[in-house]
Amino acid sequence: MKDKLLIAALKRQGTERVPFWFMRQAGRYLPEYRHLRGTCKGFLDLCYTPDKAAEVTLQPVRRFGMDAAILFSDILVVPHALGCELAFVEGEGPKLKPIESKSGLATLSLSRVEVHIQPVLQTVRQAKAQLAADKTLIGFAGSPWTVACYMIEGGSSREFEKAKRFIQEQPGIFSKLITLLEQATLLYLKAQVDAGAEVIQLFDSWAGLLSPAEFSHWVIAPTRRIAQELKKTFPHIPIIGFPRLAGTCYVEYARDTGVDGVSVDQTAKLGALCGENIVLQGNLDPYSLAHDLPGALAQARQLCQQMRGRPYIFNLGHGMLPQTPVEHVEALCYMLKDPYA
Ligand code: 1CP
Repeated sequence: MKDKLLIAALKRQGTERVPFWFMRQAGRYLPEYRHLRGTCKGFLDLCYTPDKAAEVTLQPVRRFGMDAAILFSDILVVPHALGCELAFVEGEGPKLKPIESKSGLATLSLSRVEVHIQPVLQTVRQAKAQLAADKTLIGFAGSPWTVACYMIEGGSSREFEKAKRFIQEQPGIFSKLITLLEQATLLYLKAQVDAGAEVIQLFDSWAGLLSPAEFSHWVIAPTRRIAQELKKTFPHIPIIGFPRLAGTCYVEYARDTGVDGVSVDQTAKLGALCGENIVLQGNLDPYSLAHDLPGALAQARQLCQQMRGRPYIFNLGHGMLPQTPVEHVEALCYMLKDPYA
């Protein structure tokens, strides 16, 4: 049987058309998402209710026909499963009980993870059962550095200064936290694949905050260990890494982590990366899709032309913005079905 488009691109096989999906393709820009979200007590309630989370996973694919659905969940499910208190406050984003020292680390445990993630695995099974046979189901997790950022900071931040300081001031504890996150992430991802995920994406949204030496240590090395271990059990499952804002470190990341594909943000020059024998994903500016449809369509066409004949997956440089008009997404998807017309 021929591989589905997304998987074929990740295996560097030629594809008759560029496969496409969008980070945060499920979410607040979709009226059907807002409707379903309104029936839940909160965002976490939605993540842990398989019927609803599976429905939200499928909504964008049904409407626009992307080549993949991504599991509807959140990267902060892993710290939650480790025992970290977590809440999503309306209009403010995630709030976690911050890890500040050795005693904070001691409150976390791998022993609860397996039971905690069961609803998410049920979502994977249900979404897979309902997804069309020619579409791919993507499972995901946050990478240890990015998840640690939220755990140390206690929520979102522009610069994650507390996390950066933690590396310097408590290197031993920080290293133990990263190791624990590697173990939990691996367990979580293996379970997602067992439940039916066909591709895995690792989100390292805050990779760009690190110096090159820190990037090597806290982005590349943990990603390599997770990818190696996952591939020992599931050699055929492709992995996409997204070290957002990695700049000149993207090439080293692709070479040294062993991931199959690299997702790049909108500040990267694809032209500078496409000679490097990397399967690339992404790059369209989500702001242009939200606010300048003609510009976004022109940029998207140009990306497809530039990457023609090379292994490439069309995506945004970061998540879809909540204010993106549905009509803009519709027009982009229509164009992507036949980008060389
Ligand atoms: O009320 C709502 O609807 C909350 C908005 C929302 C959504 C739709 C959050 C809160 N998370 C999600 C879903 C989500 N998160 C998905 C689902 C699948 C899809 O892509 O359609 C995925 C893959 C994520 C991953 C995620 N969560 C990341 C990595 C990707 C990225 O955007 O950089 C991060 C950093 C988070 C943390 C998070 N979740 C939500 C918020 C508000 C935040 C904080 C973001 C920040 O720090 O700016």
